[in-house]
Amino acid sequence: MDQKALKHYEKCWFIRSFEAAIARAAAAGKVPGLVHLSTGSEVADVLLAHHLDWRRDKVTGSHRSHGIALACGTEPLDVAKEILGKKGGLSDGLGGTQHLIATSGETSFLMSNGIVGAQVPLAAGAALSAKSRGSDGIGVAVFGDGAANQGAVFETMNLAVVLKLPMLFVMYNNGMAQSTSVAQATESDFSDRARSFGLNTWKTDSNDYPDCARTLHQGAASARRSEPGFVEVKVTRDHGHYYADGEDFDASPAIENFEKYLLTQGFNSKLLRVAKKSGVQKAAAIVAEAMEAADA
Ligand SMILES: Cc1ncc(C[n+]2csc(CCOP(=O)(O)OP(=O)(O)O)c2C)c(N)n1
Ligand SMILES: [Mg+2]
Repeated sequence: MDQKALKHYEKCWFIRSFEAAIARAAAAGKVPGLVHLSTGSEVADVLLAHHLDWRRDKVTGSHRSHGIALACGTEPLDVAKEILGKKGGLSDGLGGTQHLIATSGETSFLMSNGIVGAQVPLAAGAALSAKSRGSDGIGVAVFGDGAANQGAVFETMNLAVVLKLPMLFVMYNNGMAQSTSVAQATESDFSDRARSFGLNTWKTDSNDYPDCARTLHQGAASARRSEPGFVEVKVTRDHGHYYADGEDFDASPAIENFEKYLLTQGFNSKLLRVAKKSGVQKAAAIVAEAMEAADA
């Protein structure tokens, strides 16, 4: 049995439960600003993080980055406190939910940014830094289908190829940019566009755990050879653009498919229940601790 897959399953539920607790905090008026939950990309977040090493790789993310920050190993209590806008958060609560900045700790997460697309050139900076220092690290930008139409993203694709940067572009396609669908906003194929800049390209679906794992591995390996890569990952947006109360956190298509896959790999449902419970309870306890500290 692939024990790391079970760990990934537990981590998916950890992230989802963390987001559910943050949603409860938001509903209680405890979170400054709008909270964009990362529910629906848990499998992608966990698999991307799996291919990275906090000592040398750096990831930048969008306004919707709680999941990738947690998956990359950022201290969850510090993330929760940051989202609540409190002292002890990643940047003592000054950044909040959309500006998670991890300058220390054992995490491959660097930062997130509320300006759509702005995190992409920043990952190129991380890639250039890694290349200049000869660290063998890569810079990874995680962005959405909406951000994919930003000029800064195209400029960065061009620059990454021209400078042969160890960089990976990971586009989470959840079909929507706020209230505009991909069909309304984009005529061409995202991969075709990236390929025209000279990037190696792949497409995968987070509903297919093994395919998603293989594809992200190929993308990261390409970046590490200084052949910039672009991976389009199909994910879902399980909740609204930003959180509004009264929503359900039990079901997620990608996690349900992951669960079915694990059942074909020799894991039984009891093992999965234990892993899920462990992830859910750990996250709930961490956010509760952050809430208590925030109230104090
Ligand atoms: C430069 C800029 N333009 C517009 C916005 C408002 N805005 C915030 S999120 C968002 C949609 C982004 O869609 P996508 O990149 O697909 O990410 P998703 O929300 O689907 O994860 C928009 C338009 C912004 N924050 N920054
Ligand atoms: Mg989107």
